[in-house]
Amino acid sequence: MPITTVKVLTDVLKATREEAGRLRADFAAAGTFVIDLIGGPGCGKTALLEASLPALARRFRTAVLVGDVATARDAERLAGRGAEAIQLCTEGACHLSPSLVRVGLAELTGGDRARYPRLLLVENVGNLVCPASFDLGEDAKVAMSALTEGPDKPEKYPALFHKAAAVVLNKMDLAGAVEFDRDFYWSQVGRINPRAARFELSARTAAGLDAWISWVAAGVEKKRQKP
Ligand SMILES: Nc1nc2c(ncn2[C@@H]2O[C@H](COP(=O)(O)OP(=O)(O)O)[C@@H](O)[C@H]2O)c(=O)[nH]1
Ligand SMILES: [Mg+2]
Repeated sequence: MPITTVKVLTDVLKATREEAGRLRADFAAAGTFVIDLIGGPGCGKTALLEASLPALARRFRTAVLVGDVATARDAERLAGRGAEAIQLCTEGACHLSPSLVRVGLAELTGGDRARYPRLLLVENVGNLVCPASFDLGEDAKVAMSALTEGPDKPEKYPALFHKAAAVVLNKMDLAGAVEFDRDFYWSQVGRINPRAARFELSARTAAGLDAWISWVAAGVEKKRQKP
């Protein structure tokens, strides 16, 4: 019966919200700053982490949870950059859930709060829709686009851009080859979420990377100072 279906769905989402709340409390107690990096497949999420990890992991104990439907390729790419990287395979699901993040966290820390990293970077499954709806207990969702996707995505996927604390526009090195209306892109972001921090960068050439790394580092420092 339809009424039964609605009731079950409500209970499932409630359990998910509660798990996200427990994660948030654990991250707060440990002083772990958590980023949920969300963007379409191929926008360069793993490339951004590859480029950022050496500088961040030098400053802070850093770990990465990488979500994909299948394969451990992204975690393999991220290995050897100073941060432990754990692959989370959703086996069909189009987003990471708080319970899967809990599994990754247990693998990283054995449940011991003293072993929590100062910085936890979560690469969500490549998707501009579903990951926006799931709280993972993070401090900041980051919305990522690439020039190759076209400039019209913010207003097509407003929920993600609305929730994002920062918006990253990647593959700026391809600006000469790809017609991309940057003013149009950023004007949409401004309408949806004028307070979001904005970054234009190239994970390939590292142009613009310093500002992004400084923003992440500032988040870690701020979280550490909280009582
Ligand atoms: N030219 C260029 N290519 C990039 C850049 N960032 C990522 N790529 C390439 O885009 C493809 C997808 O990158 P990947 O990091 O796997 O994207 P993900 O699916 O979002 O994790 C790879 O071939 C990368 O080498 C960039 O800034 N410039
Ligand atoms: Mg990836």
